[in-house]
Amino acid sequence: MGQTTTSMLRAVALVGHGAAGKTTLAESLLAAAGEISSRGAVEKGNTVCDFDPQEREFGHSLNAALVGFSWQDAYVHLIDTPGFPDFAGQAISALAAVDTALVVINAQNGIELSTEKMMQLAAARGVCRMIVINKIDADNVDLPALVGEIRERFGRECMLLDLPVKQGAEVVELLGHDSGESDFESVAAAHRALIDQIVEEDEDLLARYLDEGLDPSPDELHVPFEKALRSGHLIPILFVSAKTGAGIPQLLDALAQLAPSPAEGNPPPFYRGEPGGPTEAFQAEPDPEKHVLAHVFKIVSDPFIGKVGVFRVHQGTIRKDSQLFVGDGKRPFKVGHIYRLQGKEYLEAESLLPGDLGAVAKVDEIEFDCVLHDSHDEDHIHLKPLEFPQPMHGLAVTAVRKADEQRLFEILRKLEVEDPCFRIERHATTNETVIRGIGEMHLRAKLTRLAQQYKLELDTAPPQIAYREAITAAAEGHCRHKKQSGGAGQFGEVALRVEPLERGAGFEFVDIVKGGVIPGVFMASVEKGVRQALADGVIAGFAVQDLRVTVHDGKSHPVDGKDIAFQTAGRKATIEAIRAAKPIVLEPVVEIEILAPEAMTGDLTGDLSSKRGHLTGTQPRGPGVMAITGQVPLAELDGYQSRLKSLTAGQGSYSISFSHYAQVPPATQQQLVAEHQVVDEE
Ligand SMILES: Nc1nc2c(ncn2[C@@H]2O[C@H](COP(=O)(O)OP(=O)(O)OP(=O)(O)O)[C@@H](O)[C@H]2O)c(=O)[nH]1
Ligand SMILES: [Mg+2]
Repeated sequence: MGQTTTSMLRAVALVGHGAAGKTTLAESLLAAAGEISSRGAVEKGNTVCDFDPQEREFGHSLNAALVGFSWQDAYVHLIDTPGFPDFAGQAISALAAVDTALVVINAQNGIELSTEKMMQLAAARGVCRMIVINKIDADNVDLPALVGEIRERFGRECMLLDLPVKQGAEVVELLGHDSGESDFESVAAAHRALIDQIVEEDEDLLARYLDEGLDPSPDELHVPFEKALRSGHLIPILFVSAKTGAGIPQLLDALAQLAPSPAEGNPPPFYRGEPGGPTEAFQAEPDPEKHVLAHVFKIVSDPFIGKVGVFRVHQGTIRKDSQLFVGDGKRPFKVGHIYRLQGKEYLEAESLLPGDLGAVAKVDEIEFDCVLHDSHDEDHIHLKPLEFPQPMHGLAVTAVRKADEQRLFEILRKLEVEDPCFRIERHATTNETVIRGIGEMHLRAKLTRLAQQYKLELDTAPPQIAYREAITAAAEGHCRHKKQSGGAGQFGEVALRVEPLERGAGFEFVDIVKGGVIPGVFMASVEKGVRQALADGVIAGFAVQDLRVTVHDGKSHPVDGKDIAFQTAGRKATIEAIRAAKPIVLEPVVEIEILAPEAMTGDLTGDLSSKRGHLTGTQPRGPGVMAITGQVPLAELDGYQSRLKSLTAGQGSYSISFSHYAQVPPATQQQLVAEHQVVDEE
């Protein structure tokens, strides 16, 4: 291959449900393109993309992996992404780097949850979609029925680009073939339908085609084909077997000839704007001569290489000696080495063009989702934020070895910067470190990695639930704080009233004292004392909320009136009032959405009721899939991931978001109060 240009580049992501065959397909493409001598297998743990020891052991991808190969005149950058919902963050961020998503469907299983999700997400970001039906060699596949299902679900724009022949041993491409046999549909009819759909994008071509009745040439079809792909007027369907190699040459040709170049895809959704100010769309041009604009879509913390930023170049050329700015940073960094990635290999490159994917190492300022550029003209440019699922699944962690306590946070932080769906929280009040992720599997993968890569062993426990306290009646509280010891004394007296407010109202402080019996400066002290009492909690050690505290009387002293005396009086008066105001303990309740096979709806709703949950709806979501929504106390969801897995044979998934606080059952309240008394006495 001679000099590479941007028009020769393709950036493509393999997305879709777990075990659809994406990693195997990447392997087949690399082998057919001559990049590797033979195809590895996921079962043998020797594929280029699943190079991480944990992936090899688990038999599934956990991270997005980058590879590249040449085919005909094109150079294809391919990202293999994990299909499991727990690792969706890696698949979602890959969408920011590519012009085409190959949505891989397992012919044996049909449309699955992640298929749906990735079809939607790719469309929402303007990424051109092609559907690849894999495993056409397998037993018990019904391809005509699957095509019907795909059209019903994703629209009639899903059109055949090729068809299997000889019982799936080979595949016939349909743009260039208009006759012959196929396994289940007429080649002539499928060819005609495809051409009809493409020429609709070009009025002149359509008129000529109707007049003359002759097929347009491949050259004439190219521009309208790209247009149809960009708008979603055409979503091509291709058939392959990553195992036997059937359909692989046709898929390679489609990538080289039909997948959009950086100039042919939808422009990336950049915008310009300072934080908090107005924003305007910014059009990056895939022109190698312009200023540099690149977007970091992946961070890797490599124990040997350090922090690696993986980016897509959208404009300009990055060279090994370039100076680049990170985001709005004032000082540039010198790039030094730039790399292309081939699985775990870092291949040094001289320059990277618009449409290229590459990496830089050891630049601390680089963060996930940042923009790299080489001129202050491109300050304040960002890519439209990606939408990630909220990490709600939590585990409280502590280092097994005392000596590791110091480095625990530092290492967790490394994992946090590389995964947009992984968070660390530190709770000062409970002295707890909590890690949060999408699901149990996600967190387990992190714990294994900490143990294997960083030799850091952690003990885990369910995190404490963020309970609160509230009151259910109005009551009075009074305190005269008086201290006389040697020199200056302390004096402050406060009388106040507490009243419940509606749920979610928070806290109101009202001062109605008359005649300045508590001087203004000391009223601030009283408020401080009240807030202190509320933050510490009264009956069970949880913050008190949803109440009004009205200070209506008190007394000061010309000499002994002191800030500390009024703080103490305010705090003690509040505690007395709350104890008398029929206090209760509140717990967080979450909205839950469970996606599961329809047949399991009854079992799951029953299970939810047994967890003090209440159902708000059941709605079909795609063929055979039911979405069950409801509200349930967060405390009841401990271990729910495993439970759902066993109830649905691994087919269900769920997501939660905070809804409101509600009173705990009396037995729980008694228990929490008793536990608090034990702590108090210790
Ligand atoms: N019969 C058959 N099996 C296949 C084919 N492609 C992949 N497989 C098998 O399907 C299983 C899953 O393949 P992977 O390549 O790991 O699937 P994946 O989509 O990468 O899965 P995740 O990484 O979990 O998202 C493996 O056992 C493969 O050997 C195929 O074309 N035919
Ligand atoms: Mg995989």
